[in-house]
Amino acid sequence: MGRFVKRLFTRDEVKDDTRPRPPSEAGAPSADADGRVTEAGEARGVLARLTERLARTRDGLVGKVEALFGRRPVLDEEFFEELEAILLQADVGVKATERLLRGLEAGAAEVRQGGGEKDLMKHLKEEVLDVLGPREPLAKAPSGTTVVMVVGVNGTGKTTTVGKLGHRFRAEGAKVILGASDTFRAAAIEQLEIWGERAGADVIRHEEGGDPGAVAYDACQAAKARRADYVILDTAGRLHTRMNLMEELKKVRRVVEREIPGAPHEVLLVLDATSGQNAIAQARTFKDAVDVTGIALTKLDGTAKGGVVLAIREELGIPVKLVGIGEGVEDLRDFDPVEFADALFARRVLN
Ligand SMILES: Nc1nc2c(ncn2[C@@H]2O[C@H](COP(=O)(O)OP(=O)(O)OP(=O)(O)O)[C@@H](O)[C@H]2O)c(=O)[nH]1
Ligand SMILES: [Mg+2]
Repeated sequence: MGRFVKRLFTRDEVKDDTRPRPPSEAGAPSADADGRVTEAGEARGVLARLTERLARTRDGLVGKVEALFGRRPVLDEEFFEELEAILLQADVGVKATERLLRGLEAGAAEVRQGGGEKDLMKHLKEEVLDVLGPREPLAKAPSGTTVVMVVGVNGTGKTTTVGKLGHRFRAEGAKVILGASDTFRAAAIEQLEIWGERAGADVIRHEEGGDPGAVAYDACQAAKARRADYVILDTAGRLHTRMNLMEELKKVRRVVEREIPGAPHEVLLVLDATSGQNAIAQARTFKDAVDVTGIALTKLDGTAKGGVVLAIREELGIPVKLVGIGEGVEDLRDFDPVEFADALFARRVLN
């Protein structure tokens, strides 16, 4: 990075970065005297789980930056060049990487004046938070049924996300209808029915190869008749017919718009975090076709490239609203940038 002027800064003492890490960073929630899990304890438990699940990204991103600083405590051109490579490798993307480097360069003076690693990491965390922006919760209809349409290419985790969301809304006491608008495979419909059973949500389905728009129509009718709080529509990632997937999704969207005022309240694009920059390209296509309102970023537990969350925010301007951190029913979280950054920059057992 030529524009990063070489300025020398040497610390008196180089910290040893080879210190042992705890085998697991997950902590159990605290309990009160009667053994009940306290609210604060539960919050810590939630963060601990996120911290544990983000371990690979933390090692691949924050861990590498720490190690780099251990090796090169001089914040010079080489330091920034290596830092750039680390960020790009973690799928932070060119634009967000540039923004982080620019921000860090501004904070580097402070670090050079003797702040050390702690200050560097603090600045990096602040820059990360700045890119991530504010927390954006899922939309909800002011009254009546909220319709959430879930879209994305095959295998990204759409059906799982529909199931987990249904489960969450049910746990909150809501009446939920799941619509099997992915009619591509019979197995896909069955998969949704299993989720529906588990969650206690009704499932509206047609046969394999049926019209996804007709399923959406029936799901909306059922929602009106049963006064459902939510309709969550699973959709296909591929089609039997020659019809273009985007055209098909637009059709589903039009049906929903016609049947329920203000719907769809949320068009959630499911992206697989392990697919890296490819996810960005997918997002552009879906954004243009169906007006995506939010992203559910799945499989963050299985990748060292969770930096893609920064790329998505910086390059697409679509908020990440949910993150998937595992296959379990509890493993879908509202995306909270502060919690995410805390988990990413966490170092030790949280207690
Ligand atoms: N580790 C992990 N696995 C996940 C997550 N979300 C989904 N999966 C898994 O990803 C696989 C695909 O998920 P599906 O929900 O079937 O994906 P889909 O987009 O509906 O796929 P198609 O119906 O084929 O288009 C399943 O094995 C899920 O258990 C996650 O957050 N973490
Ligand atoms: Mg599916």
